[in-house]
Amino acid sequence: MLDKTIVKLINEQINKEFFSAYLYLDMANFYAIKGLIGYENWFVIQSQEERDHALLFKTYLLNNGHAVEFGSIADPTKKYENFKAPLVESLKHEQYITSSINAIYDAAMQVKDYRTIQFLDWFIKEQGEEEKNSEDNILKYDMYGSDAKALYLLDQELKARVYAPPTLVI
Ligand code: OFO
Repeated sequence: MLDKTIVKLINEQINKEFFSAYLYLDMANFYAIKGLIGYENWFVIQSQEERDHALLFKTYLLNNGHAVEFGSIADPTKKYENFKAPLVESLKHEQYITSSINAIYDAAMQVKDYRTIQFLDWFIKEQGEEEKNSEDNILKYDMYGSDAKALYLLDQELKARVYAPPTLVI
């Protein structure tokens, strides 16, 4: 059994991961309607990864004999003024998720919950990669986004992203 604070934080994290999936699908829709199907693809896959993260946290609670509590998922709809805005928003969101996972890590350290610390290690690394990906998206957009032909090629590059299941197996 896990400490009740850890269980509460992980239940909240499940909701945050599902919200992330919802948020990224909304961003994908924004690009789809503008015809940028590479960006759409990139965010659809990002959404699938976030759903996977939610399911990993869910399985972790169940494997440790704890009930899973799903809360309602907030409306992710935002008005984006330009193509760069969702990229900036997604970086901010990843930084927020990183701090949320760090807070669970801190709580697990306080109660010497080594099992949860080990489980969270994968997420700590994953967040590092996701922040880097979001920063790269902004950098590339800043470099090429104002030129229509370059933006087309960038969109093609993002269209090539394929879904890969998480490397964490629990
Ligand atoms: Fe769930 O990986 Fe980022 O947010």
